[in-house]
Amino acid sequence: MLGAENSLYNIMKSSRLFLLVVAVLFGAVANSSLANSETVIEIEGNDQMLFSVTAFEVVTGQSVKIVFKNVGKLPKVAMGHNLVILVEGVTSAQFGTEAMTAAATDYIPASMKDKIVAHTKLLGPGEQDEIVFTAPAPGEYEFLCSFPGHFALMRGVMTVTAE
Ligand SMILES: [Cu+2]
Repeated sequence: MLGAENSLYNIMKSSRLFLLVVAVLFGAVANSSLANSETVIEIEGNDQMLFSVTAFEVVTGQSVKIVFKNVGKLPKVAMGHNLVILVEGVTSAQFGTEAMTAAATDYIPASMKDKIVAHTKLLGPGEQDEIVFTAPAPGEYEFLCSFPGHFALMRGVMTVTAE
């Protein structure tokens, strides 16, 4: 009788241990797959002054790759596009207004350099650029094309969620 109780106790103990091991392993796999995964987001800009994507979501700490392509035909001086992701709290209008006079630096004003999470080069027709960055703290981050006047239409929001 005592033996039966003992072995039942042992089974319960070991199955609880088993569940714990499974939970730990599952957690480790889930975490490592998140850390290793790279989210790829493809965005296009066109001659109508529009982004093909104006909202996307990533997870904090995740590696994010944005593939940005100017699919237009108009020359770069008239319809160049870039993609600039701003730090939290800075708006597309603030950056876009400041960028208007920054032609010499492809509309990335020196005064706003510390307000940028990541940005592509300024692209002419058919050109493409990729940027890779680590998703910052959870929150909402505005992005825009900083070519003069484009931020009125070419803007969006990157939402970063908690793990
Ligand atoms: Cu643009």
